[in-house]
Amino acid sequence: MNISSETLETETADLPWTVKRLAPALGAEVTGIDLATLAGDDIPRLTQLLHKHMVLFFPGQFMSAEDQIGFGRHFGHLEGHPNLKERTPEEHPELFRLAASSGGIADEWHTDLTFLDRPSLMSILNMKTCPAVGGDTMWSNLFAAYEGLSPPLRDLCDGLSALHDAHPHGREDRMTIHPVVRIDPDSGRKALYVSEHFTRRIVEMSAQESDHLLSYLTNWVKQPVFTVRYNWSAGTIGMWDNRFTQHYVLNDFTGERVIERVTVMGDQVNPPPAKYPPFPESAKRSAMSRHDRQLVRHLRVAEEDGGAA
Ligand SMILES: O=C(O)CCC(=O)C(=O)O
Ligand SMILES: [Fe+2]
Repeated sequence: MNISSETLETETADLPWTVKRLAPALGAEVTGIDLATLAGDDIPRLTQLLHKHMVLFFPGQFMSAEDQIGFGRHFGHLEGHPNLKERTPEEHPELFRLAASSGGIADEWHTDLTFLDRPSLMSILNMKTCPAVGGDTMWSNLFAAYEGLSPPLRDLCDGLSALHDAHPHGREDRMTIHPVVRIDPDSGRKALYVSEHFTRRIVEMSAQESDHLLSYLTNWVKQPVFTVRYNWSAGTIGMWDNRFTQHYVLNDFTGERVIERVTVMGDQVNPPPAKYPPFPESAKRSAMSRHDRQLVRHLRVAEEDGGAA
């Protein structure tokens, strides 16, 4: 179960901040830093730190929306939510605001926006209001999840791709296909890239086989040993690598909880492997094959567009 064997530690060497690891799988808390007044090579250092720990927390920042947006822009192009316009404040189109009082609780495991061809690279969350108890968020390390599979199951996953859609936003028509295994272009490490929230159907399997395998894999990534759980305070900034992690909010609280997120866009996923043809075999025959019909529709549109799905 190839999780880093380093013990929990405080990291100070070569860094002007204090970095405290929160779990063996992923996650670190950074103190002694003011995100609104960074200078010099702070941004490349933070990027490096994020690649190492996958999710970082910065308590006590109390950033304004302008500062949060300015901070996010250091890492790339920001975009508001493509589907949930009602959760985008008019004055700040780059922000995505989730308030529990209007049903905004992300309590299904997911990686943000994987129904897009180029899902987000990084998400930066500002905890505005949080309950005294509960409403923690968990993250899972998708490298560790892949590496924890047996070699034959890894081999199988390596050859597969999956259909993702925006069904949770009422937009099933917004869909794309990604590889089941995403590869980090820098390290070559592989990560399991399917989630219960957005992934519908393995392209190269029958609907029934896909249901079983997807259910297995999307439950596998939730294993506690792959995760970190963070207990928020208002004013904390959380920032995660949205390529190789999933996250989940515990819907166990009463009262208000409000977050504001900026999303760094533009990362290209490695192409799906062309190892097997699509297998939507029951599309014409079964009333239960909703995702088969959806897959056929998507493949047809992709072919008409002349591009790979
Ligand atoms: O509310 C949270 O802790 C996370 C919400 C979420 O899923 C997101 O901002 O992407
Ligand atoms: Fe999310």
